[in-house]
Amino acid sequence: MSAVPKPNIQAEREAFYARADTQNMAPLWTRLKSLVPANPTPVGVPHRWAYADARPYVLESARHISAQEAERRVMILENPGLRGSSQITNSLYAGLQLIMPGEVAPAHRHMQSALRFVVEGSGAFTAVDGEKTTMQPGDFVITPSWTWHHHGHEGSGPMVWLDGLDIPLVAFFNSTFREDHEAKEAPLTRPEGDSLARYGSGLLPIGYQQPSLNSPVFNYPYPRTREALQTLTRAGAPDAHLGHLMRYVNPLDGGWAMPTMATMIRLLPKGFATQAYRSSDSAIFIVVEGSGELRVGERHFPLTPHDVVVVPGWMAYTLHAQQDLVVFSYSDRVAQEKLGLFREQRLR
Ligand code: 1HN
Repeated sequence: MSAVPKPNIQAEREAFYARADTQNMAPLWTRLKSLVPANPTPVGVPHRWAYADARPYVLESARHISAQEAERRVMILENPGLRGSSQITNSLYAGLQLIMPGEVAPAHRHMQSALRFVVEGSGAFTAVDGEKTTMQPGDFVITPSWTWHHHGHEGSGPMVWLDGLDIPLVAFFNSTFREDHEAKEAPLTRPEGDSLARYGSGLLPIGYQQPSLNSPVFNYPYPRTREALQTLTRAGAPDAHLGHLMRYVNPLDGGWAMPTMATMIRLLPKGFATQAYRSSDSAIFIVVEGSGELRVGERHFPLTPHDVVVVPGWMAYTLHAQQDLVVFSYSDRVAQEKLGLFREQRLR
């Protein structure tokens, strides 16, 4: 083949591409830079769901369908840049789930992992893999992949929690399976509190070595978490970029609590503002207590309790605390770390 340029080179290239196309072949050189960008390209946009605006819709959903009929009565939080996808980020799902007194959300299992972060109400429980846990606001609860789970409500008043699932991640691999339990409620095989006593008390059963992708603790009660955060504030200044930031841990190996979703909680003392920070994982934040602001790009999102904010990966953000601010967050960071893909940058 001659490398001598010809005047009609572009036309000849186009003709070549058209012929190659008939063989399901395409030139890489026209696509390389978009296939392999220099930096993460934003997928989705930064957005805030004010709880005051979202809550009436969540509560109204109970007038339209029961938890039983819906299977899970959830209003999806869909990123405005990803409409129709049921995604809050490129890799993750979020929704606000409602259960009313006396209802049961029937038992099923699926490959997708789920986390719950409890928003309001009391008296509802989730049962996971044979153990029930009654949930309180601020509790972080794990439903590992392929474990039977159902929810019920033995108290009074509506109960709402944030669901985080790795649905888009599993869809990417198309490694998805689901199954409904024959009974509405899966059988309970351990007393309530068993996992927390065995694995979440700074103790482990002697000789216990069973490795697990998920933490064997499946409810991290908020009072303990809050106490830990408060105690940290006595020891010194918060990290300039992160505040007093802690990750939920698998006590068996010190790793993240879940295999695909990284979960963290932080406290920013009143008046504290972080310096700008960015990381390659898109993250979902929910305010637990206090007030402040999250700034990302041109957006300044006020933060009040139970507001949900999504920050796409590699967009720098800052957090400002007006009152002592507690924020829970989750992202696909743990999956990125395992694949050697995670990057972070502390900006000045
Ligand atoms: C699911 O099983 C739950 O168990 C919540 O509460 C949300 C979204 C899609 C598929 C399964 C739950 C879900 C879900």
